[in-house]
Parts: sequence; C-alpha cells; structure tokens
Amino acid sequence: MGQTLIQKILADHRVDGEIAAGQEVGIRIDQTLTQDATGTTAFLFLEAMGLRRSKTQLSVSYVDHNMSQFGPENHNDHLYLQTVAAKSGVHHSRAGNGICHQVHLERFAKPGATLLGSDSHTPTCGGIGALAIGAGGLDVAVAMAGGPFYLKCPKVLGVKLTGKLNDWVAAKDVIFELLSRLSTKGNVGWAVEYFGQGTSTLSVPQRATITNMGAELGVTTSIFPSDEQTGKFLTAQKRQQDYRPLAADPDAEYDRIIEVNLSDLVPMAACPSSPDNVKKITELAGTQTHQIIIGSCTNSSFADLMMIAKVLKAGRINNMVELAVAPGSRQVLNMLATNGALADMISAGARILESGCGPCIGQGFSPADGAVSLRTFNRNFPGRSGTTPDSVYLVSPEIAVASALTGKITDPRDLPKLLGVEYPKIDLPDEFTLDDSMIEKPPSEAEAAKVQVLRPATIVVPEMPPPLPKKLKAQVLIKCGDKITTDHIMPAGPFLKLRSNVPQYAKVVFNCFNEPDKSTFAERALELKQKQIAGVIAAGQSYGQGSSREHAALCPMYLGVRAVIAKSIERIHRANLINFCIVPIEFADPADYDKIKPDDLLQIDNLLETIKHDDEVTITDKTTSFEFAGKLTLSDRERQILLSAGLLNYTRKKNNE
Ligand code: MIC
Ligand code: SF4
Repeated sequence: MGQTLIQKILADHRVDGEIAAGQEVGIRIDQTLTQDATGTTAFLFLEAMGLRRSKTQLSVSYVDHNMSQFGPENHNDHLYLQTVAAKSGVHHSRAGNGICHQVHLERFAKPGATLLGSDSHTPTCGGIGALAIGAGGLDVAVAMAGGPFYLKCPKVLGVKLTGKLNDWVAAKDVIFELLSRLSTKGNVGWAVEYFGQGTSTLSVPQRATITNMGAELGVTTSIFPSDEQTGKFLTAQKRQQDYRPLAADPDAEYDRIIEVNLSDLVPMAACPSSPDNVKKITELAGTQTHQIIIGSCTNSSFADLMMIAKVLKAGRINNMVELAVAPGSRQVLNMLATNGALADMISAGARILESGCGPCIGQGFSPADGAVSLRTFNRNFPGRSGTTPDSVYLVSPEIAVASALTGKITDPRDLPKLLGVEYPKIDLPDEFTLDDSMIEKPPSEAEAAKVQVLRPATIVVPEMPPPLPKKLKAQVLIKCGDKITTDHIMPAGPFLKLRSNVPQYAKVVFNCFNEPDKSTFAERALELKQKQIAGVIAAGQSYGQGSSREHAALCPMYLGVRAVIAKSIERIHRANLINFCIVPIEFADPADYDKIKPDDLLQIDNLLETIKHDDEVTITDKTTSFEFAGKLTLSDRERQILLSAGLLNYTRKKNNE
C-alpha cells in the first residue's frame, strides 16, 4: 500500500514509535519557530534545561505579536529574545520584519522538512510541503534541545481538489468550504492532505492561506504536495536549492477522502463568532460595515495586497468605513512601497499598519460598539477584537476590498457591474525583493559565550508544578460550555504584555467569565490553594480550541488547578495541560457533565495509581455523593510526564539518565 505525503515525512523523521494512526510517534524536528508572545517562556525553559546551543538545523525566534510597547514590558521581552537567541544559536527576526508564518514561508520553510512552532498557525508552511505543527513553548524548547517531538500519528483526510477558482473567489473560500463541512470541533487526531489536479492551480501563498486556517479545524497539520508551483515560489525567493518535488504515492490510502471542486466555490464569510459559522456572501450582502482590516498570517502576502491596491485604484473607501492594512512581512511592505502600490492604498484612504499581528491579537483597532468589522484574519472568537460583544466577520481580501469601497458587505463579483473594476490577476513575481538584514544570524559558539542575556525584572522565571497528590481533593472552580478557546482562558489584547510574568498574568485567567462585584476566578483559586484544596475546570466539547499559548495551562497550574474534566479536549491544549501536570480527563459518559455544578467538591482516591496503569478514573462528587467515571487515554510517555510533575522535570530526569 502506498503512503500519503504526511506518512512519508513522518517515516523520514521517525525516531521512536510506529507510524500507524492513533499510535504515539516521536519525530526529529529540523526547524523550530517561536514568537515573542510564546517565545519568552520557551527560552526560559530552554535555559532551565541548561542548554547552550540549539541542536536543530534551524531555529528562528520572531518578534511579531506584541509590538504595541505600552510600558517597558514588550521591549524588555524583545531585548531578552534577541540576546538569548544569540546565546542559543538561534536566528532572530526583529520587530518590524514581519509575521513569523509569512516570513518563515518566504525565507526558511522547506518541502519535506519538519517544523515545530510555538504558535497554532505553524501549519501555514504546509503550503510549501513542510510538515509543520503547532505546539506549546515547552515542547518547542525540548525540540530546540534536540529532543524528539511526540505526537499521536494522525489519520489522514485526503482533500481532492478539482477545477479552478473563478475570478473574485479566493483561497480563503476553500478553507471556508472545509470549515463549513467539518466544523471547528471533532477533528482532533486528523491531518489534512491536499491532492488532485486542482492543487496545481494554486500558488504557494494561496496554499498557505488554506493550511494556515487548517488550525481552525483543530487538525494536527495540513499539507500540500511540493510541485512546480513550489519550485516557482522558491526560485523567486532565490532558494531553488531548497526545492524538491514531493507527493503522496499514487496508490496512497487516505483514511477518508472528500472532494472540493474549486470551480463550484463562491465567496463566503465566517460570521460572528466562530470560524465555522460560514455563510455565502450573497446571504450577507448589504449589511453595513464600519471597519475593515486586511492582514494577519492568513492573508497578507504580496499577491493579496497587490490585488487590494489595484482594486482600490477604482476610488476612495466609503466615508463610514475605516480600512487598515497590515502587510505580512517587510518583504511585502518593501515591494509595495517600491512599486507604488502602497501609495495607491494610502490615496484610497487606507491606514497602513506595521508588519505584525496587530489587531488580529487584539493589539488595538477594537471596533466600535455594535459595529460590523470585516477582517481577513483566521479567528473571530468572541471578544478577541477587544470589544465585547463584537461582531467580527472573517472574509477574503476580495470581499474586504469590495466592502471597503461600498461601506456594505459586498459580493466582489459585483464590482465590475458596480464600479467597473475587472478582477486584477496577480501573478507571483519572478523575483521577490530580498533583504534579510532584519534577521540576525547567531554568532559562532565562541562569540555566543560572550553574549550577555538581558533579562529585566518584568521577565519572571515560571514556577514549575508540584508533584501530583496520591489522593486529589478538588473544587470545581468553573463550569464552562462547549468550544472554550484559549482566548477565553487566557485573554490577550491589553494583557498580552504580561506573558513573561505568570503571577501577574494569572490574575486574568477566565477574565471574560468574571462578574462585577464577585470574586474572580484567580481569587477563588488562590483562596482554595491556601487551604490546600486543588481546583478543577469542568468543560464541554472541544475545550482549549485555538491558540497554542501554554499560558492557558501554565497560569491555571500556578493558581492550583490540577485537573480538567471535559467532554473533549483539543490537541495542543491537552499536551500543554500534561506538560504542566494538569490531568486531562474526559467524561466517560458526556451526560455526567450536566450532573456536576460549580463549587462541587470532587475526590479521586487513587490518582497516582490510576495514572500509572489505568485508562479510567473514578471521581466522587462529595457534594452530591454522585460517582462518575473519567477517561484518561494517556500514552506511557504522558503517564511518565504526569508522574514526574511535568515535562521540564521529565526531560531533566531523562537527560540525567
Ligand atoms: C493566536 O493567533 O491566537 C496567537 C496569538 O498567534 C497564538 C499564540 C499566542 O497566544 O501567543 C496561537 O495561534 O498559537
Ligand atoms: Fe499573529 Fe493572528 Fe497569525 Fe496568531 S493568527 S500568528 S496573532 S497574525
């Protein structure tokens, strides 16, 4: 039986375990990426492991998320990351150089290589044929230290693409189609592999839009074959030496196949407040909008922004709309500046933002109360924009620009009729403008030894978890419903600057559920912790969706949370819980979720013994004298991590052995 491309790359990198769906496999990691919001903890952990120099082929530390610099915290982080990267043999992409995924795709990602990134959108580089996976910072630190990355070998969903996108229909609509069919939940344990004639019609940046938003499906990764399009992109980036053709075997067997005919797709949008709340643009057209933002790691490539500039030449933006444009990288920004496209955008009334994550992670540009905001981003979780409640629609650049001109949600296919604008076909340039001067190469080992790492007081080394008790007594601190995202657990926006200071950041755990004049989640948790009673989080389906931020485990752990009991838990978050010694438990019978209440006192008598050997744990609700079963489904390695009080201790123990 032939192999899928994902299986081939896994097999090429396997160091432990078996390549069989559902089995845990350890793989060698060729490249890592970290970004500033998850990178400081990753590097603090790397330092705690006592490692002098990264052992991967290439590791890059990016500064792209948190550049608002209100107060000294952000800049402190930047200087720490710059100096610790030099010390650790890691490349450093400076603030202003662009969003990690866009820059990595342009300058570093390679077909057939493994890439582990401390950001959930790392699979963007699957667009170039890399096996790119998002993980928590501690997992990435272990990979930088040369350790394998362990994952459950995914089942492979083959997406057969046929046909060709029509004018004004975008790569974004391909992933919207998949999100509408598969939703954001229930896809843990799967990976997506695109194949078929339709793939050859999509450029690498278009493919990257699709693999980027695969993160919203909750799959482990998404990948495209490496073919002529890949060769063309790499050549234009003067990296032809990195090109190698790669594809699944012709007789590869996928665990499931679905077909998408690109010719049948129409412009779509994800309505508030979930990326899978997809509707055809024809159902939304005419809705008034006051804010449009173009950018993010999903849609800020050269081709996307050239299309925007060309369409904007048709006129000025509507006077009731604010339009902001954030180019994905300095390369893109530079090219737009040189060829005049930037001037066209400015003339049309666009506000130009620096190359970075910006509004996507709530760094400014919160929309007005009640305003409909259209964004070319990948997430519209409630409140992520910084306004509560908000009304954020995720759209393609084509819809965004059409709507900016009219002030209403507009079907871009109507632009020729409305404003006489023809679809501007943008081809990849033969040569991108190359300037890597904002990417600092690490010095030699001898020089690195002399580098002084700057670690100002706002950067606090996180406490590690204490060992788990034999018997767990814990109170239900919160009972939250389905699809709780890591943005609910650990808000970003104005709190993002606290990422390097767990005791401070922990104060806003579950901030969105705190009620005025009542004690906060953090206060209740710390009060219990003082009484030596642990905390438990009870949740519904798909707990921990979204970001890879390990703070969503690290901060609750700091507050004394020792278990999460949910109907289901998302992949990256589940790994983060284990890494920080919080036991992930699933209701054996999901109906039991309804029987427990906030403040109930739960007890697990033989926690340690169960973790050692069993897959099922008995939980007694002491408040209601109700007993129910929880599933553990842990691999042997995960059991050992929990019994060692977390991944850092486990890794140290292993290294000593
Ligand atoms: C996001 O898009 O939510 C982020 C911010 O990029 C996160 C990482 C983080 O929280 O720092 C992600 O996607 O992993
Ligand atoms: Fe940055 Fe937004 Fe992409 Fe996350 S999704 S990496 S915040 S641009």
